[in-house]
Amino acid sequence: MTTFTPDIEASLAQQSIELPSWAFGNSGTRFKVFATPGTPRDPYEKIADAGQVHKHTGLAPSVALHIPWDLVDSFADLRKHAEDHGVRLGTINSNTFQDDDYKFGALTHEDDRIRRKAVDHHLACIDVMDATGSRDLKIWLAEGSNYPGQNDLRARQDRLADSLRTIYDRLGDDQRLVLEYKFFEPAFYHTDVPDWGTSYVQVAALGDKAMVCLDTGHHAPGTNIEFIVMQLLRLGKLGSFDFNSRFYADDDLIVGAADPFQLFRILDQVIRGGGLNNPDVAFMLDQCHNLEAKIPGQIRSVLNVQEMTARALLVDRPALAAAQSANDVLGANAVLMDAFYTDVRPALAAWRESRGLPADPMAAYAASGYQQQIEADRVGGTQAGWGA
Ligand code: AOS
Ligand code: ZN
Ligand code: ZN
Repeated sequence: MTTFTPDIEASLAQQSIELPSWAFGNSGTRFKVFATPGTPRDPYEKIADAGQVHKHTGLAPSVALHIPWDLVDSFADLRKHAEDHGVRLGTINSNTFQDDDYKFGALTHEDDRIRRKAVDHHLACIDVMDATGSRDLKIWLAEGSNYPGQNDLRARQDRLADSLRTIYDRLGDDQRLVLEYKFFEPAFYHTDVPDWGTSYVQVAALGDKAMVCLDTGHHAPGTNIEFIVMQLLRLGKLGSFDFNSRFYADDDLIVGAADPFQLFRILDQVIRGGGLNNPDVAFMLDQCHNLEAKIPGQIRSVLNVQEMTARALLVDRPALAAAQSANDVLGANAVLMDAFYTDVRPALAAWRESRGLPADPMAAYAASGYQQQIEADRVGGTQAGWGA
């Protein structure tokens, strides 16, 4: 059986993955949202469910919120509730994609009134961050156009820069802004932040507290995502990941389900670029569980990230460097593939047990009775919001 060196064990112990509150709510495709028994009825119940993921895996100590989906009367109280459930509140996500006013844009809108409204929403999100103790404001914009000629692309970039500047200037010393990009959807001709380059250009103009968020489902098929990871780490501008996996578009399936090898390659670049303890990078999930149960869906997700991390930690770096310097094409590739093909599951089970965690978190959750309890207790769970 593969065993881990103390260095690898120490790295694994540093890993933490943030869960999205919306993964615990019902979500769906544009065709149907199926109700799942036991779905949380409010943000308090979403956080209680997230606490279960952390309890069984030790991997997920924080939960991201989405505003206004997770609006509550008192964020100080929600923060206390999270702590009572063994987790803390993490990234605050703004939402300018569900209001009729934003039909033709929010931070890019031509009309000053609407643009101001969208900016004010972000300022209110920073107020929430002050109360929750969150570091990051994550901005994903559903803005763009459907037809060539519909909009002045350049003027929209200028207005975006101006809006982001106002938001950025409101950030506290320890707070950051992360700007997510996505190549299409809901707009189909142009998107105002379609790629890492545009996000980078916008955040670089703002300053050190602005970074790029990379959602693994937001690229054209065939894109070399690990190259982008490498480049953003190299530039010191990778602020966060939204992990998920996709077969076609922005599918938001369980990370590592569609392409475990791609996840391995991404984590390999994370390790090459400074490791899991890089304080600049927040590792988050952005997923929707439409068919599967949500808590085990999240448990499976964080375990997938951990499994590919362990494999990436097994890469024999000196051997890889030597093969690369010698232009040993197949030798270098073999070093990487040896690590990727290593079954680390038994070693991870042993490692978990050594830390007082269940060897098999999926089985431990299933045996805990929590699922049966929430299915009996909760009636009328709400939709998470729009998809992701
Ligand atoms: C949308 O495609 C993005 O991935 C965002 O991160 C979004 O805020 C989130 O998925 C919730 O819909
Ligand atoms: Zn995302
Ligand atoms: Zn997305």
